[in-house]
Amino acid sequence: MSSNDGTGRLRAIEQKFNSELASVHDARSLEDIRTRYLSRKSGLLTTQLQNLGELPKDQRAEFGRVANQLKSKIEAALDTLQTTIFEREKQSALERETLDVTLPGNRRRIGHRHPLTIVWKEIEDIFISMGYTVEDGPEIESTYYNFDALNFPVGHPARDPRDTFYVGENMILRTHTSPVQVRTMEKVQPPVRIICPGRVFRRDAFDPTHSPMFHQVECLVVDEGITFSDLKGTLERFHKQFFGEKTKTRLRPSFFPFVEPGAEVDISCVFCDGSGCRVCKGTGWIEVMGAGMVHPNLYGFVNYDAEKYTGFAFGGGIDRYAMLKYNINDLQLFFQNEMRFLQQF
Ligand code: 2NM
Repeated sequence: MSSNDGTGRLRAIEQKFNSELASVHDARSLEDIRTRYLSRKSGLLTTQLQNLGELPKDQRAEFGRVANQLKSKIEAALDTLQTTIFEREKQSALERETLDVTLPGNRRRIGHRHPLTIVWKEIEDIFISMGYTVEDGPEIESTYYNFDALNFPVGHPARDPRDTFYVGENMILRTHTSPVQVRTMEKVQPPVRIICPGRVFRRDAFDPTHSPMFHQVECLVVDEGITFSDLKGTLERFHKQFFGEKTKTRLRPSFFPFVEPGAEVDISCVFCDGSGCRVCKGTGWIEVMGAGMVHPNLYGFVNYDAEKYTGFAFGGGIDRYAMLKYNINDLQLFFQNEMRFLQQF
């Protein structure tokens, strides 16, 4: 074997290395080629050096020198390429993982008021702006405050356990918020200007317009010289404020034990402006409340001077006002907590 044969093999390895190196573009194949040429046991170049002893003695020094030169060249080439690949991969990772911190964030959904609460507060605000105060009282009431002191005669059908929830012999779930007004009149002499919003309970089956629990707001004004005109003007102002200035209010004679005279209160239909539609059954009017002048009998129960004072009162359903305001045809939607319904408010 001539010296040319030995170094010739090395040149061949160098050429092969250079051509293979040209197609190395990532850290993994870089490690592969490093192993292929330089691994201690089986590297193409390493084995050449290990087999040095097979060469004629006079060629060994020269071969060893050239082989070690080649080893240094290969190592240098691999190190250079390693740096290049590392920098390139770092760069592409930076680009891939870049965050645009100026992008808008994901907006979190926050809670909001229930439609009944919205309407409840709106009604309160209207009356507060007219000088009223808001009163509340117990939901579990005595039959005295719920019926007797409100001039409901013994044997009145509203007292029947089939209509009213009894929780004791003379204790019930209040069927209206009027007992709060009796309690207020017991405490303070006129002038009285209050509204009483709250939950009330009646033995009704669920249907689109009934529920055993619903919400009422009642109003009471007692002072010297209060007349039916004050009642009418107050109802008109409230409805214009709540439904819009074009809303009309009318009263029809009716009967409630705690008022005399009593009236049913209609508003011009909020859906057709009074021209007649399905909701108002072609009449142009929608019933929303009961009202009247406080029955003088009540003043006896609360120790007011019936010769000196007169007053008016009215009451209506908060749920019903909310249904009219938001065009909702099923009362039960308010109580089912269906998110797709609630999210609309
Ligand atoms: C109504 C209809 C008519 C009313 C009367 C009173 C009280 F206690 F002050 F006399 N509060 N609410 C009243 C009057 C309620 O609701 C249908």
